[in-house]
Amino acid sequence: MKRSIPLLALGLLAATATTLAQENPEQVSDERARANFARPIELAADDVRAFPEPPEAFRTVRADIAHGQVVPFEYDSTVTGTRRKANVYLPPGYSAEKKYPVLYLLHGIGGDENEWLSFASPAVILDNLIADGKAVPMIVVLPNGRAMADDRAIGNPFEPEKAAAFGKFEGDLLDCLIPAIEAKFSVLTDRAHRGIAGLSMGGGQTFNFGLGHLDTFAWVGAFSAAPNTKPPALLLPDPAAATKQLKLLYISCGNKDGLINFSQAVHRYAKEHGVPHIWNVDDHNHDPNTWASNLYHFSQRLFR
Ligand code: FER
Repeated sequence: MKRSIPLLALGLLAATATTLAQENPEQVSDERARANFARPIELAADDVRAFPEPPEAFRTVRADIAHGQVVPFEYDSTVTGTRRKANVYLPPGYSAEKKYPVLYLLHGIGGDENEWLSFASPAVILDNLIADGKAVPMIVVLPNGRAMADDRAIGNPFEPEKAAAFGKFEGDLLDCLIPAIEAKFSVLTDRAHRGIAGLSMGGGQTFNFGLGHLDTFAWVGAFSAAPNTKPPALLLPDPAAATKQLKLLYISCGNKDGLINFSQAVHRYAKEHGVPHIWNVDDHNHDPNTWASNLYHFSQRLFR
């Protein structure tokens, strides 16, 4: 039982909120979340911007360009035993005659399939970039990443059962949602045309599921990743193999966000082990401005 010692050690580390380790869903609580957000922020010399803020109008609706469409989508989940909802962005001029790459874009702990749409205008950002030839026409799937029968974003989001449901989404995504999307829409189905990104809890899911399934995702973008992020050595156990498979690893966080420790840990490990990645530390806190801005930068580099 070679594995039992490291796993036990990880369990012990997770027992204190001040130690940096993956949060055990059973211990998630308001208090621990507050402690995590209050972690001291220590910036190293390389914790700086890779990109400037986007131009002011990057998320302003333009009347003079073609617009995509956000359509509701439903699928049956064998993980939750329910019919689940997602939103799907179809790029301008979406046509069954063409095949599109797909980005799975994940929300935070208090959100659902509407969260990105409610505060970061992903459809507007994509429409504008595609119109300017700065992003490839792509489909963006906005799922509900809380894989439980009652997946509504109501009540206290820091309940252990709800936090655990973000981990259970791995099976729902891989075994239920992706096949359902690929059956319904005109999409490219190889790993080189499938990306995963997300904010906060969705950033942790992105690290865990994206790096955990490089046979499924070649493009990985974690924004302001939360304490559900696995330790870097578990995310990238074989840095050389990951380097070969990754087309893009994009990591971002605001320099006023107490959760930055989690992103710093992955960045530093990736740097030390020679895994190429983009590390963008902007001036934001844990807020939609950094998520919209990083979606703008990340999506321009996708599927190229
Ligand atoms: C925590 C603090 C924050 C935590 C999750 C979060 C799993 C997630 C925040 C978000 O999604 O915005 O301790 O534990």
